[in-house]
Amino acid sequence: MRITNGIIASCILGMISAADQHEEMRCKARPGCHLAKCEPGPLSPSLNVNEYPVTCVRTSAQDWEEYKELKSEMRIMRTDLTSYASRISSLENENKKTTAEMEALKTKLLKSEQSNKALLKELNALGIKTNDLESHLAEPNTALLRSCEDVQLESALARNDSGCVFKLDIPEVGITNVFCDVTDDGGNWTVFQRRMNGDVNFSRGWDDYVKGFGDLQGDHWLGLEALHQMTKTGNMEMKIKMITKNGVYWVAKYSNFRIGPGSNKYRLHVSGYSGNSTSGDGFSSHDNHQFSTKDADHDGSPGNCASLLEAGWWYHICYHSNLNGNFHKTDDKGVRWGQDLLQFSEMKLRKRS
Ligand SMILES: [Ca+2]
Repeated sequence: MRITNGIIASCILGMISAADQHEEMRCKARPGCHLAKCEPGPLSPSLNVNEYPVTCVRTSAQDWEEYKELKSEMRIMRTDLTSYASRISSLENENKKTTAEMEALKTKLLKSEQSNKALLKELNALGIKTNDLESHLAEPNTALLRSCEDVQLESALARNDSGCVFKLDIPEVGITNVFCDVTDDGGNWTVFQRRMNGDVNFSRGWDDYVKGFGDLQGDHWLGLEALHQMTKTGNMEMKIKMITKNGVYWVAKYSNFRIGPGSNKYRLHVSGYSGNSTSGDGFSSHDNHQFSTKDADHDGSPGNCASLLEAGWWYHICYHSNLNGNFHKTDDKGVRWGQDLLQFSEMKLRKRS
């Protein structure tokens, strides 16, 4: 839409100048030309009503019609704009409402988070208390004991599934797992040697015999240093349980049992035999002998008994009892009490009552 050849003049309402009158006359003199009514100029919206310019348009009849049509469209657009403004206002109100709701939710969420934190804190405190209680309840079983004599029968039976293995705090040795026999002959026994299935190799060097090896629930050797530390104060007795290859059950008990220090090669001091073996006392003959292993020969023979018989032991001359012998051998190298082969042996010590 355009205003063709239109002559636009600005004038003030009610103040048509002489020039305008002249222009009007000129306009009338031209055929097909009309003088538009003075209308507020849409292009000057910033002016107030008193300063409103008046646009006087002189157009052809066709332009005049187009001009009116344009004005009509502008009115519609104004109506639309009003509608849009109303809609925007409505949306703004909705937005404010939504924002307020979001703020309320945020506040609720914040409170909820604070509440959760408080609950977590309480839960942690409860967890700590529970752990303390569990530790306290477990204390009778897990507290460090000095010897198997400190093991209470009730607590030992209560943890029977662990096979009566306890952590002992052995002086100069430290924390050591030990199998405590809490039932045999009044209990209080510390088991320091067992042969029952041949799963553990006993043909080992000096260091292994000093530190100990094997499975506490099965074949094992507690260790020479632990033996020395546990018996050095004296007043200890020792018991050996045996089952021969023929299935005969024997017991040998010694009222005195002590192992010397490493500097004396863990020399054996044993006496006071009593027992039911038909072969008699098979161990006292080892009294006062140092311990030997295949790599540390302290025996009284020209050769190396430990190497020959595949086991560490308190040898003098090689051929006597050897409870550490080769479990799978049936000759001199086997597990022997005197000359009798054994299928089971267990050595244990406790304070003499
Ligand atoms: Ca020798």
